[in-house]
Amino acid sequence: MKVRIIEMPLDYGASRRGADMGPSAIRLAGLRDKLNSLGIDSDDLYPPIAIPPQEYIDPASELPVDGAKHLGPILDACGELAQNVESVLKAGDFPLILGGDHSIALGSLAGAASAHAETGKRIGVLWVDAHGDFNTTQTTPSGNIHGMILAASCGFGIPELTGFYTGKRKVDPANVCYIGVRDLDRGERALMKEAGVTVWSMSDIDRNGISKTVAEITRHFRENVDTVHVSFDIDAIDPRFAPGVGIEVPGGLTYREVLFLMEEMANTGMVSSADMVEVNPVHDIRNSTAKMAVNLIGRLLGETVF
Ligand code: 6HN
Ligand code: MN
Ligand code: MN
Ligand code: MN
Repeated sequence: MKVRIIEMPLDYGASRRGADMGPSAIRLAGLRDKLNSLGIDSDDLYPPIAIPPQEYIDPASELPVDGAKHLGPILDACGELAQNVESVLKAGDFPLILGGDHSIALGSLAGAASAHAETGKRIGVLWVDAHGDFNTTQTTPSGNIHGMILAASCGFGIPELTGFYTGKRKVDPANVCYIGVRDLDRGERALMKEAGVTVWSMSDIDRNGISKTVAEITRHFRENVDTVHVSFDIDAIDPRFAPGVGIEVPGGLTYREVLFLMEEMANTGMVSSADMVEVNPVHDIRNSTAKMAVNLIGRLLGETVF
């Protein structure tokens, strides 16, 4: 297996600027060396997806389309990403997508859903995030697409997003598992309940500990799906540990908890693609958050301490 790194330098989906520098920060933090040290072939990198910086864009495209800001440039970039993810999976390789803000997961999930549909594999999604990313244009407080992308991938929202790339739903909400959630909007929360996604909240971890919580998640995947896409929003980690993020939400996962989560996901042998998103170097301290991202990717790809 080869890991194909796909860089998505995009920050159109968020309010805070700077997530477009995430791929560069993660590269600088030593991702290639990490993969090499694990004996993983990552030699032929896809070229970063060409995304015009916001400063170069016609201000007219700033206007929200049906309440979704920057819809056009996000759909363009995600279309290219979806094609790349689909072809990497069809070649039997592992797409590792570096964001960018979380709106890029629209492309990852579309490509993965399309590739797995052909082989009849049921896809599960692990959404590691402080947020639900389950708003629609009806419920969003911000108009930011990074807060809508999982709802859209589960079939909720405007047709431009829900029908993107495949013309149909990408993931069955019954196969979506969340961990780290602690900041949901009112309408978003109601829609998550209606959709039937499964949430392991921070309170579940307080009550049961990380070990039991992660065991429940991996069991859920083993019993219900054939393959898993891990979408890791770095803001799931407590901002004490990970300051370089788009939105800091106190009360998050510790660095140790997420390392363990990634190790246990690797142990399932079911993970076939992943996103690492929302690393924001503008707010980081000496690239420490990007370094955590590299170590988390290492664990997800099978690194062990001893
Ligand atoms: N993320 N719920 C808020 C919104 O604007 O919809 C925040 C979304 C954050 C999204 O961190 O990927
Ligand atoms: Mn703008
Ligand atoms: Mn997110
Ligand atoms: Mn988030």
